[in-house]
Amino acid sequence: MTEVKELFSSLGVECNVLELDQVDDGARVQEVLSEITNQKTVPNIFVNKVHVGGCDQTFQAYQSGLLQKLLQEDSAYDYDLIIIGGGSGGLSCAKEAAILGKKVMVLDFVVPSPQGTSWGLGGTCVNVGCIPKKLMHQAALLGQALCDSRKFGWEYNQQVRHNWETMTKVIQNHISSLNWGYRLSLREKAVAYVNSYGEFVEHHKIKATNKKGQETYYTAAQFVIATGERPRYLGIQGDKEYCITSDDLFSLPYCPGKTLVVGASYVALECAGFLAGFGLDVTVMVRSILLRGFDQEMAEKVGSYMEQHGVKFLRKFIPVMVQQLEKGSPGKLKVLAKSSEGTETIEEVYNTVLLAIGRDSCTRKIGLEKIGVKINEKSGKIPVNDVEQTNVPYVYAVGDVLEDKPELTPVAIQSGKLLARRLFGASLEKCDYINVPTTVFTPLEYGCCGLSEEKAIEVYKKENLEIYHTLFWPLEWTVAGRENNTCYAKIICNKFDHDLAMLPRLVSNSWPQVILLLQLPEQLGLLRFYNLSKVAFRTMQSTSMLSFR
Ligand code: FAD
Ligand code: NA7
Repeated sequence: MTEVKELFSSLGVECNVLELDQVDDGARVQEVLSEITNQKTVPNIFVNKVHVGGCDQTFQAYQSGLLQKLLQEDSAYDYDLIIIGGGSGGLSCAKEAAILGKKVMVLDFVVPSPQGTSWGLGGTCVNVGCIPKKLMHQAALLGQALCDSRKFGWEYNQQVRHNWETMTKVIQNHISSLNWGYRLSLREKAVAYVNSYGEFVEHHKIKATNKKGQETYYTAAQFVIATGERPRYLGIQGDKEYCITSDDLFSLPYCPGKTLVVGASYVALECAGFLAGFGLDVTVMVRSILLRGFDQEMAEKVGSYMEQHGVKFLRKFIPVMVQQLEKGSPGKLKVLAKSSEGTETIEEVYNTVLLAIGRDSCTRKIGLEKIGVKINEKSGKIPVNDVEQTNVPYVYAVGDVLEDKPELTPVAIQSGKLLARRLFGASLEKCDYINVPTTVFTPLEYGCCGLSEEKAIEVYKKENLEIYHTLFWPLEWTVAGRENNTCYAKIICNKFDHDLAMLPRLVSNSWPQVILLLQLPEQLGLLRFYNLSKVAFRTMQSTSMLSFR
């Protein structure tokens, strides 16, 4: 055995060694090996899935040159797998493939935002998404907790104020430690990390361009596209020059001051919520509805709570021009907006304009046309089959670039991990994209799973639905003197599915503080439903016993 290991080592080949006396099912593996190879002894050598034999046969193959030929077939490419994009999906796929013994490379490159912001390894979630967003949301909740605390007996005299610079500094420090952790974990797993922009140049070949413009070419047997999305701009005068997006907000070196948030989906409302929580003057400019795609009754409850807590809403308006009045940190910007329904126009001055009007997939500048990978021309998204394979068989995609899949970090991580396992023979399990719970971290947090009421009506018809709902007052809100009848829970059920009477009792023990919506589609068993509700609300602190009407 030692001689064979030395032989491979002298050829510069890393072997995947399974010591049968050191694994639990070694005897069973031995049995199967002898069945398929007709060889009862060890070592039992395979090169690129081809059975070579024992020690003697391997040396004979080496002397005849056959071994080198078999090895060359593998080294026809530089890597087994190259992943373009080192975010949630790309990193999980890379690490899993490396654990399975594959030669893997990850390219991750951040094109600076128009304001010049860039960041380290880890993608959107870690640097400019979930992590800083949740930490800023937490900072805002602490402000609320401070207000509550006096009611609970805390006495303090100092004037309490929030310091933006201190908060961003500690959050950015935490992010840097995460960036470092990712680099380390790639190194530990022998994944090659290249901080370069990747684009296909021909089949099985990419060009990697680094910050200095140096180009290197790499080849691989298989590729995964995990390039994610970047914020969209309005395409009006002054947007790229003067406005910021979520890519800039979390590391903004100064307090944004009076802020206009353009857009009304979850990124917009979450940012508006925590900015207002710090005591800033915040206006949300809404083109049509709040939280498109979410249950509209819930969306309006989230919005009206924000409105009661100081966020202004400018409904049915869109910006048409942004002008700089004064430079500074922050400066002053004049925004001209027009009604999205009529001819009315308005003008207002803000310190900061934050655009949160959606995100575009990073798929149009990565050479997909050179190898024939199809994208949805309108959305830029990549259609894949149920094993995340594109129309080009050796090219796969995971995460936010996927067409019609939830854009969430746990989803990207799961699909990346399962893809690697399937690609390299460790499992056949596919990613389940249905009924993924999600939370909107607005001041009144909103967790949900399943269909919105509108969608449930469309799918099952109104007369087939039973809707349980309740308003409630979490215990910790009572002493604090916070509003009663504000928190709201709703369960939408298909009458033909299950014993509905059981549901309220089933979930009452793990109920969250916040508004929630759950739907019980046919395939969802009660147990799974219960687990999902726990997953969806694991981030929320309070509990309350509920009874439903
Ligand atoms: P990304 O994480 O975006 O990673 C893609 C990486 O590829 C990036 O580093 C990019 O720079 C790089 N790249 C792009 N092109 C190239 C190229 N050609 N060459 C090399 N590298 C390239 N999800 C949640 O689950 N919970 C939340 O609370 C949440 N909050 C969010 C808040 C905000 C403000 C935003 C914007 C998003 C939030 N998300 C949240 C969504 C989550 O961040 C994404 O779903 C997730 O990051 C997607 O992972 P991904 O791997 O597809 O892409
Ligand atoms: P979304 O979910 O795509 O929502 C975009 C929001 O911006 C939505 O409210 C839109 O209004 C609004 N919008 C879009 N274009 C404009 C223009 N031109 N003017 C004014 N308002 C506009 O984007 P998010 O950024 O919240 O989230 C995208 C993903 O990022 C999300 O899935 C996460 O993974 C992270 P509409 O309802 O269309 O009228």
